[in-house]
Amino acid sequence: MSSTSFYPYVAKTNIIYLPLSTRQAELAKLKNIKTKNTKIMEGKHYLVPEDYMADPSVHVWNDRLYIYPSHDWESGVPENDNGDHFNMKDYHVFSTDDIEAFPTTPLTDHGVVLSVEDIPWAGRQLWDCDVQEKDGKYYMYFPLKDRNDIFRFGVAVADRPEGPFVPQPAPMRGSYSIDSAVFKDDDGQCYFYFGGIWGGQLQRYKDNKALENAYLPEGDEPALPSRVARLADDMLEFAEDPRPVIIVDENGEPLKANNPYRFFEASWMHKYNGKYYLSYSTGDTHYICYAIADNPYGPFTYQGVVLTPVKAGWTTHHCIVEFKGRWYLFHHDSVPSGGKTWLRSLKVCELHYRADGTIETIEG
Ligand code: FUB
Repeated sequence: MSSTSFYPYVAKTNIIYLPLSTRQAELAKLKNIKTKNTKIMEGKHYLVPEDYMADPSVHVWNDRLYIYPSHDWESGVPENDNGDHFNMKDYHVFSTDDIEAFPTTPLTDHGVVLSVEDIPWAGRQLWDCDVQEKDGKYYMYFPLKDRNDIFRFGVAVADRPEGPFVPQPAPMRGSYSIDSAVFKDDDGQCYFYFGGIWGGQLQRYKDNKALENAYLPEGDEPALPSRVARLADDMLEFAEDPRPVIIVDENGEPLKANNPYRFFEASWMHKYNGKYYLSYSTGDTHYICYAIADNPYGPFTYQGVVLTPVKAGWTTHHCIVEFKGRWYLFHHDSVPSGGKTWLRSLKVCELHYRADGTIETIEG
């Protein structure tokens, strides 16, 4: 399929591509989900009840947990096919040294740490950012449309995890699309995962070059993959050309475009027992899924669903992090705004592994 149009972020449709029998088996499995909650899951567990925050990226530095979300607001931009209604203009940072003490002890809000007006090349729309540390400096990677309405990634640098972050004068060379996740491996190398289809513009690129016409695979064609590139020593540029992140099924075949569990956006990488866990949103089918590899580039073997579709809102977006001996899933939904998909709220719950390293599915 060749198309120059960009697909809507507006319709809440679950597109079911699997044969009905497979789908029924999957649903039966999901019905057996038992979510084990720690006390933060009891009662009201929206982490920032006074504001709209989404797309969490979370890291632990110096025994403190830092949350880097997108900051949703009511900008008045109508919903359209490009996701223009996600018109975010700044980032806050939140932190805590005891997430289990929430809500008795609220998160610390470090305020606005980067604004669109401070970014020299800015057009509009600050979407999902991530932060990584190297040699005592903190690097924030943010997707932003430039003045030609093309998503690029910028880098902003701080001396402390809570910012403020000072943007570099220009976007990263060769960067495109959205949703940064920067993983630091045990040897100190950092890997930059990115990409998102539809409004995230990934379908406009092939082999890291802009296409004349956007191309979104369909049917039995291999699904459009996210991308990964190792970061340069200075953390400001890619050290190599981005590579496709291939997810394969149990037979080693790449997931196809018509598979409801294929990649759409919101990459996240974490390591557990020496294995690399890639998790991501399936977008229009509304799951968070995961796949495992023995190295940061993959190929990754598909494993299953981490989070079933959330109760309100089109998007689903998450991260997985270990803090003080427990594993957590941070994510968002649009329940508090009454289903406005551009006004999302942050949540957290505990995540559990089975003995074989697979993740127990959590109910959205
Ligand atoms: O927040 C804007 C976009 O919505 C993000 O970049 C996507 O991952 C989705 O959550």
